Amino acid sequence: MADTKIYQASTTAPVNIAVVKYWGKRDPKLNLPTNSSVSVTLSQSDLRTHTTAACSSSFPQSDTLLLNSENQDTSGARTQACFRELRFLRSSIEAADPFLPKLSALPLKIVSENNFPTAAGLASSAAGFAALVRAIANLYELPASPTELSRIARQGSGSACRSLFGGYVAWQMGTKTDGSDSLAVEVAPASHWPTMRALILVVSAEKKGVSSTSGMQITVATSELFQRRAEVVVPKHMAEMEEAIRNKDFEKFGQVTMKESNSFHAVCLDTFPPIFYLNDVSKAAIRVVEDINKKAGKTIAAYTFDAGPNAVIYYEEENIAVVAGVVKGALGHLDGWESRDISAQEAGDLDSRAVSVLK
Ligand code: 2P0
Repeated sequence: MADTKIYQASTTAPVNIAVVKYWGKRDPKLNLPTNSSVSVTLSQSDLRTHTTAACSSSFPQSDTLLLNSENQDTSGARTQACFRELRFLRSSIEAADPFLPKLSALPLKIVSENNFPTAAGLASSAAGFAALVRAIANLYELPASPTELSRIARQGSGSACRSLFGGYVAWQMGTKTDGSDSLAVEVAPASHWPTMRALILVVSAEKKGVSSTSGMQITVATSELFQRRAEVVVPKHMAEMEEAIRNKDFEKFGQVTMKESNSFHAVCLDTFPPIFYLNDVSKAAIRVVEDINKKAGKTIAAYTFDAGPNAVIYYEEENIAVVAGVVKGALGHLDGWESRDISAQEAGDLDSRAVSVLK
C-alpha cells in the first residue's frame, strides 16, 4: 500500500543583529559576501520565526510555503537552492539505507510564523531561512552541524547563516567561488557573556524603502568608499570585535559596534543615488547613547542600525537603569516610538515600541 503518512518537524530560529555588517556580494546567486561579519543572536528574545516542515505523498505535487498565513512563491532561486541542497543530502542518506522512507521525493509543505514585522529591518529573512533550513534538516533527520546548515541557509539569505547559532557568531566570507568555505562559525556561546543585553527601538515597522539585496548591489556598483570598507575597515573591525568578545571587553565591543554601524551607513550614503536608512528618531537615539557614554565617562551603551531606522542598543546588565531607563525616558516622548515592554503586548504588534531582549 502506498505510504500516505505525513512526516513533519518543527523548529524556531532567532533574529541576529550584526555588530560587523554584511553589505555587498561578490556572488549574488550564491550570496557570497565581499566581507566577513559578526552578529549577536537574540536567542532568548521573542523575536523568532517558528517553522514546521512537512512532506507527504498525499500533498499537492508542488512544494508550498505559507508565511504568516500568506502563500509565498517557492519558485524563487533562493528557496529552490535551499530545497535542492537539503533534498540532495537526504537522498544521499536514503541511498545508503534502503529502509529509510524516500522523503526527498515527496512534496514539501512549509508553514512559518514571524512574531515580529517582516522586512522592517529586523532581520526577518535571517530568522526565516534559518528556521526553514533547520526544520527541513530535522524532517529529513540530516546529521548536519549548524556550520554545514549555514552553507545552505546562506543561499536563502546571507544573514540567515548566522541565525543557526546562538551567542556570538562570525560569518567567514570565504574565498572559493563555489561558496563551500563561506560559512558561519561560533565565536562564543551566549553563556560566555551572560550579562550582555540588547534593547530594540522599533521606530517603524513599515517595509523598508530599499531592500538589502538591491541596496547592497547598488552600493557595490557605485560607492567609492565601499572598497576601502571591504578591504581595510571590516578586516580591522573583525579582528577587534572577535577579541572584544573573547575578552568580554564591553568598551571595545561597543566602540567597534558603533563605528561599524556608522561605516555601513556611510557607504549607504555614498551609494548613488544615496540610500537613507536612518531617520530623525534614529539620529536622536545616537545622540542619547553618546550622552549616556559621556556622562558615564566610558562606553557602557552601543547603538547599531541595520537596513532600516530601528535601533538596537547593546549594554551590560549592571547598567540597565542608566541605559534602558535613560533611552526610554529621553525618547519616549518623541513621535516615532514609545516605550512599552514586548511581554505586555500582542505578538505581531511591534510598531513604535521599545523591546528589551537578551535578558
Ligand atoms: C547584516 N544586513 O549583516 C546586514 C547589516 C543589513 C544591514 O544582512 O540579499 O537580508 O538576503 O543576502 O541577509 C541584510 O541582508 O541580504 C543584512 P540577502 P540580507 O545583518
